[in-house]
Amino acid sequence: MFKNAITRKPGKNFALGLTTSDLGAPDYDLIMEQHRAYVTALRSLGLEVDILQSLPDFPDAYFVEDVAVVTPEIAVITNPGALERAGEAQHIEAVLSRYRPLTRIQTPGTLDGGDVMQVGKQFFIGVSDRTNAEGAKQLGQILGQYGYQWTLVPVSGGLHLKSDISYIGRNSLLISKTLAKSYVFANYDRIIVNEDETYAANSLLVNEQIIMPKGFPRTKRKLEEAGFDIIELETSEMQKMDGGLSCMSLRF
Ligand code: CIR
Repeated sequence: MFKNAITRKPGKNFALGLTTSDLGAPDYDLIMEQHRAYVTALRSLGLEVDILQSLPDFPDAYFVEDVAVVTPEIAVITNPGALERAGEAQHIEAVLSRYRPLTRIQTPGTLDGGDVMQVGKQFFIGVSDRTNAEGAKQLGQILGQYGYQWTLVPVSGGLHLKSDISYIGRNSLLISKTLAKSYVFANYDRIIVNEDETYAANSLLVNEQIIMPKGFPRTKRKLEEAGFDIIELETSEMQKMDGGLSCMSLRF
C-alpha cells in the first residue's frame, strides 16, 4: 500500500516543456484544474500528498516521476536524459530526504523514472531515448542491493517504457500492442490496448484502484470486463505535453 505521494504544480510556462504531440495549444487554467483533480483522487485513495511549487526554469518539472525512483528502502535521484530536464533532479532531493536515504544515478548514466516499472520485487527498466544502458544498469545495481530483480527492456515506440505499459495488480499488465509482442512480459496476464488508445496504457494503480485517463472507452471496457475498479481523470492538457497519469507523482 502507498502512504505518500509527491506532486508539483505545473508552472504558468508549462507549455514551453518538451513535446512531440500535435494536439493543440495547452491551457494553463485547464491543466491546473486537471492537476487539482489528480491530487484529490490520490487523497481520496488515502495518500498524503505533498504539493511542491512549480520551478520557473523547468517547465516539465511537474512530471516528478522522472526525477526519482522510490522504494521502501531508498530514493534514487535520477539523471534525466533530456538536457533541458537534467537540472530538475536536484530539486526533489529536499522533500525526498524527509522520507528516505538518497542515492544518485551518475553521469554518463541517464535515467528517467518514466522508464521504471515495479512489479513487487521485480523491476523492468526501459532503455530509451532518455534512459541509457549505463543509467539503467546503475539503477539495477542499486536495487539489487535491496534484493530486487531487474530486467532491461528496449523501448522503441513511446517516450518511456511506461508510456506503453502499466502494472495494474493481480499479475496483470495493461500493455500496448507493440510491447505485448515482447517475451519479457509473457508470464503476466495482459490486457492489450487498441492502437488508437495507446495513451491509456499509462494508467496508475494506487491501493488496488486503477486511475485511467478519460476518453478511452475500449480500454475502459476491457478493464471493467476483467473486474478492475476504475477512476477516470481528464488529462488532455498533460497529454499535449507527452505526459500521463503516472508521470505526475512519486508514490511510495
Ligand atoms: C518530457 O518530454 O520529458 C515531458 N514533456 C513529458 C514527460 C512525461 N513523463 C513520463 O512519462 N514519466
